[in-house]
Amino acid sequence: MKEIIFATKNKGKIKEIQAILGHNYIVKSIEDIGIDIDIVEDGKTFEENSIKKAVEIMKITNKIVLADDSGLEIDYLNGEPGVYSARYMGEDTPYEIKNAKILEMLKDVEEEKRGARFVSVIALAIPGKKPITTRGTIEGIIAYEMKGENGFGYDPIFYIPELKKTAAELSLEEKNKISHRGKALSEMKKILLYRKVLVFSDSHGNIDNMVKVIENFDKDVFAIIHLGDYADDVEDELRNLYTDKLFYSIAGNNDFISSVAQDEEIIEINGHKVFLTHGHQYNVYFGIDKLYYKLNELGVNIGLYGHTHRPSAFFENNILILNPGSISSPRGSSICTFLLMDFLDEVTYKFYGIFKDGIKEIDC
Ligand code: ITT
Repeated sequence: MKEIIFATKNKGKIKEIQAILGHNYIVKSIEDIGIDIDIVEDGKTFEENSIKKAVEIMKITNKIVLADDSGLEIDYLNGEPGVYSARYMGEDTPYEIKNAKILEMLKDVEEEKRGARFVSVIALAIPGKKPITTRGTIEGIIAYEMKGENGFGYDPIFYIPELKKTAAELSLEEKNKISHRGKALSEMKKILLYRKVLVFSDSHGNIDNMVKVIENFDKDVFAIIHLGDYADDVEDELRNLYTDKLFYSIAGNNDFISSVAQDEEIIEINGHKVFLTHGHQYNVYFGIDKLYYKLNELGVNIGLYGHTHRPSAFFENNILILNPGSISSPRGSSICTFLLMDFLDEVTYKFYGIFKDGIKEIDC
């Protein structure tokens, strides 16, 4: 099983995180790996603090590191304690005292004004990459009394009206399903696990091949890119078939009446800026110089294009330019082709062809 470092000293958090990532990862706290440093949480937002925690530990370990910054925002206290939740009334003050004080401050406040939410921002730091964050929240109200023995921190005073329970009355499983941290971590899990992207081009109405390929890779793939000629097909049919995938499609030269796709787009996947174009705008039949200059000008390091119906790969000066070929009507061969890209550590890619006896990796 893969090991993942979570930059926290909070044992309550580690318990929750291990339960969520359990089947795929062994979660190690910074204590577990023998690091004893205090990271000063001086950011003004949960995002700033979580990135700081993850990046500092990533720099020491040179490994992938996750971190959470979380807190309780109480409307009546203008969002306090917020990012100061751990230090509120003093870091070492027991939570029975902190919670009792908050109940006292809100003693005569009516229910409508007792709104509050837990917020969690999870940051992922990968050596050499820009950090990524995900955010989750859960809405509730501040209870009139402390209740429950589970959880940690402010859980005994955070009442969830739909469940008629405080967060401290929920089991670990119940809390993880609905909590701020559970939500942010589920999003992060998708990035960690489903980081692969299928790239198609020039389907020209042939949905069957794309369906065959998507079914073949299924859970491994979190996004699908279609580089034009016929963008509408992708939008209409595939989106409805695979609601759990992200779709990006742009228009090709035959998509001039497309109602859905834009001509070109820069998207961001795991910190990488990727330029999507059909390519006819750059006369790619006669070489990719113009496209290469455009990518330089845009400051992106990956360019994906189609149009020629021929798979190709080019890498120079840190710019990667790929063409998946055509998924429906190849030129110069009888094999329909596509690309599978992996956006986690270094960006890697593989070309595949659809053969009579199945889908196989091909050289390009
Ligand atoms: P690390 O920085 O080492 O992760 P910490 O406890 O200092 O641990 P934060 O800076 O993120 O963590 O502060 C979060 C505080 O917000 C936490 O100590 C609790 O007081 C509160 N909090 C966050 N999530 C909570 C939850 O699920 N239940 C109860 N209180 C929570």
